[in-house]
Amino acid sequence: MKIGISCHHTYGGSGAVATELGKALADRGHIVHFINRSAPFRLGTFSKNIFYHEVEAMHYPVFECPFYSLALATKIAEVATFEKLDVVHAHYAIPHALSAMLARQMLEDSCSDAKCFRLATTLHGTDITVVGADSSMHGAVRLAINKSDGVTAVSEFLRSETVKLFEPRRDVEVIANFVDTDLFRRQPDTVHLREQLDLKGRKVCIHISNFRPVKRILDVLKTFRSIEQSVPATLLFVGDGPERSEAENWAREHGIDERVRFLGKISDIVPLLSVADLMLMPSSGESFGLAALEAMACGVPVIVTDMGGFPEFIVNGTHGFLVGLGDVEAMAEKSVALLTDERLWEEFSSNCVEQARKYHVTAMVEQYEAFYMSLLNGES
Ligand code: GMT
Repeated sequence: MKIGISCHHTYGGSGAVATELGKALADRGHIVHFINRSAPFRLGTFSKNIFYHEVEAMHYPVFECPFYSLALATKIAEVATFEKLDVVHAHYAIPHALSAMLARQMLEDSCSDAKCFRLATTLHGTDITVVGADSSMHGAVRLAINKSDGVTAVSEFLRSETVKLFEPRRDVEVIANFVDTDLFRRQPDTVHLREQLDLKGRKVCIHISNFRPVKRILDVLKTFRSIEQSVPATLLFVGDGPERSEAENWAREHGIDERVRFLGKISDIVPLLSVADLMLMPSSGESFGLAALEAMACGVPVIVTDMGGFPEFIVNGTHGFLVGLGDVEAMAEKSVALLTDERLWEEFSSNCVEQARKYHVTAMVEQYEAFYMSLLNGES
């Protein structure tokens, strides 16, 4: 198949999933065209089946800001025509699905088949729960869903939120997030990295995100402050975003900044996960929580909130612990229990690796292929 993919290039789960999916489809012989504002952060090096088309939005003094969505629509129409795309897969409803819908309208007159390409949309999370729930965007997201030929959501939780908020005209299929467990696995030789990060004799907690309010970064810090009262520990923050400065200030004000390392945006996170003993992810809402699955694949137990998509793949007391939103005390208590009991940690760690294997990329890519085929066969 010839597949166009449009996604957010920025540091975050939806771009990661879209890119890993594109790479996996390309490995299976499909031709994949990324149509984006910038190269997605996980795209990596050259592959003979992957092409990247950058969207350049026009700057003109009359416009206060460039119309990216329109430039994207024009580019999708252009790539679809010249590369004869079978499917355009929009990741995150806004603006990708709407731009693809517009692209199809641009091609209406020139296409023999009125539909030109099939439009697949994957809903990732805040496109529904935050952006879509906002009255200024609700109608636009609803249109994007209803005008797609097929829609997937990354968890049962997100599917049901979508149905509740939008009452879509079509079924929403669940295809979960996935991980390549051949790449995401605990690396045995971490001596050098542990030295560089000064981790000798310390337990390592990790948090990876785009530091948005939903991630509750202060809960991570408060939990860590409690943990380190019982266990010598270091907290690694990977990623960046709007809440980072406040978090850095908080760490300084509370005298824990020497044990809290802000490493910034790093795309190859496997080495860092390989030195980690625990992932802290106290989000107030997470449609799935890809970072937790990737941590589990590397044998890192997780402490997460008992909400959203987490309970669909994380079993309390088996892969880590699910705790109430904002319950920093419980998070710290469970963390200390795990970090101080080697046998329990080993058991959880191997449970995590086993669980992550059920979300192996191949299984999910096969589901996406079947989904595309159903659209091409007009079954949706
Ligand atoms: O919806 C978002 O916040 C953006 C998106 C991203 O790009 O980070 O994250 C969502 O998509 C991921 C991949 O499907 C999910 O694993 C994340 O749970 C989800 N984030 C939220 O729901 C907050």
